[in-house]
Amino acid sequence: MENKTKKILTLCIVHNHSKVLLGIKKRGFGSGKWNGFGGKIEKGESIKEAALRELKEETGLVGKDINNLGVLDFEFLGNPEILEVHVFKAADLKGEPKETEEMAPKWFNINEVPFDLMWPDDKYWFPLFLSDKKFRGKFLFEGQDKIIEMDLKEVKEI
Ligand code: 6OG
Repeated sequence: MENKTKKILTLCIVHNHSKVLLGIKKRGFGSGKWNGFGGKIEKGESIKEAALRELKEETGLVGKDINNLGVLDFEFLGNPEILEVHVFKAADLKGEPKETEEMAPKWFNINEVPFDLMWPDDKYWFPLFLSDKKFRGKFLFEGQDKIIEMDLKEVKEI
């Protein structure tokens, strides 16, 4: 049997009415892509605490009632690691985001989300995210641009 290790990551997207805040990643995994804000869990942190810390580190914004809407598993062919990404929504968060070493933030109208410049899974789960539906998904990638298997469903509880 293949031995897969799981790595837990957070992803937080600010959604204010008709706009979402995304950042273009300036370095590391996923650089050059627009995405929400997030990263790894530190020792002693809950997943939600990590999501709030990463949001603050990458935008300067302090979230309060962030809501865990989704969990997505990502596998990459030939890589034994599974990324388990916990997706959060920060709704109606005021304040101007600042650019950091890692991300350059920008507000997008929800009709103009730049899916062609994002991870290819995003176009599938974003509609659920925008309508506050909860979801679970699994995506198998070949490289970083091609999804070869996927399973995404709306769930009642995360
Ligand atoms: P650091 O390595 O910078 O955290 N992430 C993904 N986000 C989307 N939308 N799709 C994917 O498909 C992703 N894989 C990883 C999780 C990486 C950040 O990138 C997110 C983290 O927020 C494969 O610590």
